[in-house]
Amino acid sequence: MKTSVCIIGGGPSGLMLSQLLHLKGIDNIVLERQSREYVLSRIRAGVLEHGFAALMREAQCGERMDREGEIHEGFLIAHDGRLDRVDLHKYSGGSSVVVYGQTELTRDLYEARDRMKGVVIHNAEDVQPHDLASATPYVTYRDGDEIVRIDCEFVIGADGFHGVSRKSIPKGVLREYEKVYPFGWLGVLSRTKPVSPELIYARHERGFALCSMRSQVLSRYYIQVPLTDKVEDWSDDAFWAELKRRLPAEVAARLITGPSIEKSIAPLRSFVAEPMRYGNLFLAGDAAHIVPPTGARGLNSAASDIYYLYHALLAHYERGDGSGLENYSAKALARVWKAQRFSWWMTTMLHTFPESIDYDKKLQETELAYLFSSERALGSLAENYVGLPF
Ligand code: FAS
Ligand code: PHB
Repeated sequence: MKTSVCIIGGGPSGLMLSQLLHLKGIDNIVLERQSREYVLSRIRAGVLEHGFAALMREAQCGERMDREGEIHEGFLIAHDGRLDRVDLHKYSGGSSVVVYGQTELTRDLYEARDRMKGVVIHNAEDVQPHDLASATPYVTYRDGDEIVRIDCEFVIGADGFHGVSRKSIPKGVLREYEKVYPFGWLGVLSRTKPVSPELIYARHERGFALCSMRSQVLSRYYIQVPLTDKVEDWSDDAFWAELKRRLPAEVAARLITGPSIEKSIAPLRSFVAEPMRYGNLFLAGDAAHIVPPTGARGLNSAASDIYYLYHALLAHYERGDGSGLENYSAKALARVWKAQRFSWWMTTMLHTFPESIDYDKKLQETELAYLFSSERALGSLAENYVGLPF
């Protein structure tokens, strides 16, 4: 097989790029290791920056998001038994976020690929990029007993943290930066009315909690748990009881509980791989960087990678201008590191750390006190949360 751009990974990053390129007549193939059902079974991000939402509309996939997604102009922080609101609209100069699940937007992207007869190959096993430093890279994968070869001009590594792409960059070339947090998030999805019309991030001495949603009839809740916890350690009743302990009394009193339809523990880590390019391989999304979900930056950091890559490939194919590709890694990393900073700041401010001393706890309280005493501090939070400019 032959194509211009071979995209490894059929998650939001790979699918978004595939759709955008196809709309501009740039042929591409997506290789996805899992089945479509498996990809759509994963519950992940829930908050989209306005930049991501704009990209969905540019990819002609924004119609259901605009119909079913919710515009949120603020969120709440619960701390010391009180609830303070972060007015995103006011402090970001009029911007907002869209609450719309990653599962749904991935479904929208798949359906758009189908409508345009895009080539998305599922259950592609043993995907392996080759000759990345040459002008004629290619990718192989196994289809049953057959090894299939795809000749291409560019390979996009959109295969997530555990993918093959980043690992195909020679060790001496790649620099990796990692910070592993000593806790995880136990997440529950329940067919219940959300406890609050806006998200609630809660700092509590028992641990962090988050009240989120996917719609007005589908709630998403998280509590911080030790890394040693297993999902089977947590019954639904135990989860709801612990969540209530970490929320202000008036919020806990109106929490509607119900059976979990999904329950999982995600470890929290910060990770960046540099550079995000090697020869004709370009990394995008979780293949290159991971953030703790506290600042809702994970999926949104992938958006700017895809935006930069899309415009760089367009310039290359339409005008023979390779500058976007040359500058991609530096440009993407500049914004990636700002998302890393913001995610680290939100995580450090709101979680309990096993090794923290009383001084650290006072600093956390002071960080929150300063935040809600300063319009400039709220402006800094708001501009990061709605998404820094691409
Ligand atoms: P993805 O990991 O989504 O997609 C990569 C795709 O590549 C996958 O479908 C995988 O099957 C495929 N693949 C892997 N190896 C391959 C190979 N060798 N060959 C072919 N295909 C291969 N972000 C938030 O903003 N908020 C959240 O609450 C949040 N929660 C998360 C919870 C979990 C458990 C995880 C893992 C992530 C979470 N994230 C969250 C971050 C998440 O949303 C990512 O940022 C987002 O999935 C990034 O999308 P992709 O870059 O497409 O990577
Ligand atoms: C979610 O709804 O899954 C969600 C929302 C905001 C976050 C993290 C996760 O910061």
